[in-house]
Amino acid sequence: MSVKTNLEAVAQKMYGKAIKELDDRQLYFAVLNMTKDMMSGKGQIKGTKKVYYISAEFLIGKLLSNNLINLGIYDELEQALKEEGKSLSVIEEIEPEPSLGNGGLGRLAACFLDSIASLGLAGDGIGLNYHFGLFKQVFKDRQQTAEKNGWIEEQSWLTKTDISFPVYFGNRKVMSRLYDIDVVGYEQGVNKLHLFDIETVDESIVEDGIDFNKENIEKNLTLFLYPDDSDEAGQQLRIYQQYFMVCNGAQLILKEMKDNGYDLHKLNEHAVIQINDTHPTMVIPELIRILTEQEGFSMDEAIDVVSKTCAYTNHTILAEALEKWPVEYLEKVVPQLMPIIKELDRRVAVKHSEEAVQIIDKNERVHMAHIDIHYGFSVNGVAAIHTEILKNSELNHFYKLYPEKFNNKTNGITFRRWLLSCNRELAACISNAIGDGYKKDAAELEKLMQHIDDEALLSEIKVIKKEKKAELAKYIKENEGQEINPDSIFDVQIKRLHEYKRQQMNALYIIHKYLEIKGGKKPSTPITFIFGAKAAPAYTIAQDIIHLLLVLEEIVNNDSDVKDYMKVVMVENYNVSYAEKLIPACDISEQISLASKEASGTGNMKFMLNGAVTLGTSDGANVEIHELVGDDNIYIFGEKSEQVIEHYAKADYVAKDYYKNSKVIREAIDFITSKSALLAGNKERLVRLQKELINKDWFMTLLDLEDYIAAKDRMFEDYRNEEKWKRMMLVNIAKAGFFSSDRTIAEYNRDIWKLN
Ligand code: 26Q
Repeated sequence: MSVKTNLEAVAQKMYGKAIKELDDRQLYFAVLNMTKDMMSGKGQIKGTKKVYYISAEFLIGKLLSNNLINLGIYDELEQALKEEGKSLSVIEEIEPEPSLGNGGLGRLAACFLDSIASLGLAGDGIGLNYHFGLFKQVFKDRQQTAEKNGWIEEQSWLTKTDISFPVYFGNRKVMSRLYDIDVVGYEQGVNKLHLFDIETVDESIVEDGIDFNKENIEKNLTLFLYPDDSDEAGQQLRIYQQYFMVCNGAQLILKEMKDNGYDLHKLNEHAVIQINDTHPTMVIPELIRILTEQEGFSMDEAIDVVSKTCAYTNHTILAEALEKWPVEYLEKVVPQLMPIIKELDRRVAVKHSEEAVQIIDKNERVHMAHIDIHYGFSVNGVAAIHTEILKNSELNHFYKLYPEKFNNKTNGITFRRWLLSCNRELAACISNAIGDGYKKDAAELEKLMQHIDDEALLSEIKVIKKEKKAELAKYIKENEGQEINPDSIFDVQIKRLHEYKRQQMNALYIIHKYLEIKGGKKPSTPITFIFGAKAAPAYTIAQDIIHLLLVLEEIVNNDSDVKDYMKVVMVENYNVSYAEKLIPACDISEQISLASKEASGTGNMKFMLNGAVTLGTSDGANVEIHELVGDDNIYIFGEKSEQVIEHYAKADYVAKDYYKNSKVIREAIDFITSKSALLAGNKERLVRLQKELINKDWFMTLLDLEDYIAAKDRMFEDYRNEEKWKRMMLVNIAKAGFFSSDRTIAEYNRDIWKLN
C-alpha cells in the first residue's frame, strides 16, 4: 500500500475527512498515528541477549522526521502531502519537543537508542516519563526565567502498556505504569524506550514558573526532570525518582528474563545493563535485594551475577557532579536498600583499606560511582583523553585495583538526525559525490577526500552552507526579532551554560572586538556571534553569564558604529530542535572548555559533520577531531590538560595577575561594569560576575583568553580565503565518519555487551 493510501485511510478513520480537508494539527496527528502503526508493524528486534540502557535522561527531541527517515518513507510522504497542498515541514513544526534531558548525556542516550536499533541489536532504554521536560527558557529584563515545559498531548509517541509494578519507599507503596515509545532502526526493526510513570501525578500542583510542592511524592514523582544543579529540597526528590526508575527497571528486566524462561542465575548471559552515569546506580543494590529476598539467591550468588551484568559509563570528572548521597537521605527514602549498600560497603572495606575506594565515606556519604566500579564489570569514559584522565588521576585508585575493567568508548552521534534529517541538502550532495553507502557505513565519508580538488563539489557545499545560513537568519528574525546578515561569519556556541564551558571567555572576546571596532579597527568580514544555553536555575554565576550575553546583545546590536560589523544573538529556549537549525548554518564551532573538563562533547561532532570548522581547546573529543583532520583543518588554542591539572594541584593560577598584566584582558573585564553595560544591565549581576572573574575564575578563563583572541582572529582572517575554507569544510565532513554513534555502539557491543 502506498503511504498516501495509508494516510488517507487513517485520516478517514480519525476525522472522517480527506487529507486536503484536515487542518495542520489534525494532519500531524494523522501522520503520527500512521507512523506509529507502521513502526509497530516492523517487528521487535530479537536476540538471546539484550542490552538495557538505563538512564535518567533520554533527550530524544522531536521524533517524526527521524522515524520517517528510518522507515524509509520520508520522501514519499513529503511528495504525497505536496500533492494534497500540504507541507511536511509545516507538520514537523507542530510536534512538541520532549526535552527529557539536560544536555549531552541525555542526547547521547537518544543517539545510542537509534544506533542500537539501526545495527539490529536487541536493546531497550529504561527511564522516566517526566511530564515536564527541562524548563522552557524565557528572557525577561535580559535574564533567564523558567517555565514549565510540557510535551504530552492527547496523542503522542507514548503507548500506554498494561505493565505496572509496586514500588516501596519504606512502607509507602506506589504503583507504577509503563509507557513505551517504539525506536525504529534505519531500515531495521524496532526496540523500545520504556518510560515509567505513576498514575497519581498531578500536573495542577505546579505553581508559578516551575515551583511546586515537593512533599507529596504521589503527585510529583515524575512531574519534572531535574536541572543538573538542583537545590537541597530537590535532592531528596531526585533520590525518589532514581529509586523509582531502578526498582521498575529491575522488575521489568527480571520479568522479561522469566517470560523467556531464562535461569536468573545466568542473568548475565541474557542481559547486560549499561548504567548511564551514576543516576541509575541503585539498580545494583536493588537487583541484589530482589534476588536475595524474593528469588532465593545467597548474597554471594546475587552479588556475583549482578556484577557480571552491570557496566558503568562515566560522563564527568567535575567533583561537584559526582553523586554522593548522605546515608541519612537514603535511610529516609529507601531504607530497604541500606542493608544491601552497607553489606557492599563492608565487603569493600574488608579487602581494601584506602579511604579513596570506600563506598560509604567518613562523612556518611554514599559514593554512587564507587558502587558501580566495585560491583560492575566495565567502567568506560566517553573520549580518549577523558578515559586517560580517569585512569591516571580521577579514578586512579580504582584503576590500580581493576585495570581490566577500564575502557574507552569515544562518543558518537546519529547521522540520521544530525545529517540526513537536519541537512537534507548536504546529505543529497554527499550522496551525489560518493553514493549512499555512507548512510549505513559512516566511514565511507572518507571517500570525500578524493574530491578535495573537485571545485564543483566544493562550491556546492559552500552554497548549501549559505542556504542554511539564510534559513537560520529567517528563523531568527521570526523567533528572536533580530536581523542578522547571512553573508557574515556565523560563530556559534550552543551548549548548557557552565563556567567550565567558558561562554564567558567568548563574551570577553566579543567585548574586545567591540572595543576594537569602536576604536576604528573594523573586521574584514562581518561576524555574527550566536549563543544558545540554559542555566540551572540554582546556578547563580551561570545566570550572570547569560545576563552578560544579553546585555552585550543589546549594546552591540544597537550601536550604529558597530552593528554592520558584528552582531550578537542569544537565542531563547535553546533545545534539540533549535540545534537542528543552528548546526547546519554554522561556520565556526566554539568548543572552548577548560582542557580536562569536558569529558567529550558531542556538539563538536555535529558541527564538524555539517562542515563547520572547530575553534577549540585540547579537550574531550576535540583531541580526536584534531588528530583526524590534522593541524590545518582545526584551530586549537590554550593550555593542555596536563598543564591545567598541574595548576589545580599547585594552586598556582591567579586570575588577578592576568588582569593586572594584560591591557587587553583588563579592558574587556572592566567593560562588564562600564557605564554602557550598567545602563543596559543589572548592577548586582554584572558586579558579581566581574569580581568572580578577577578574584576566583575557577575555570581559568583568563589563562587562555589572549591565546583565544589570537586563534579566533586568525580564523576570521582565514575565512576570507574561500578556497582554503572550502577545503577545510570538506575535510571536516570527510573525517566525521568516526563520530557516528553506529561506530560507538559497535564498540560497546564488541567490548562490553557481546550481544549475538
Ligand atoms: C546530578 C545530581 C543531581 C541532579 C542532576 C545531576 C546531573 C544531571 C545531568 C548531573 C549531570 C548531568 C549531565 C551530565 C552531562 O550531560 N555530561 C556530558 O555528557 C556528554 C555525553 O557523554 C559529554 O559529551 C559531555 O562532555 C558531558 O559534560
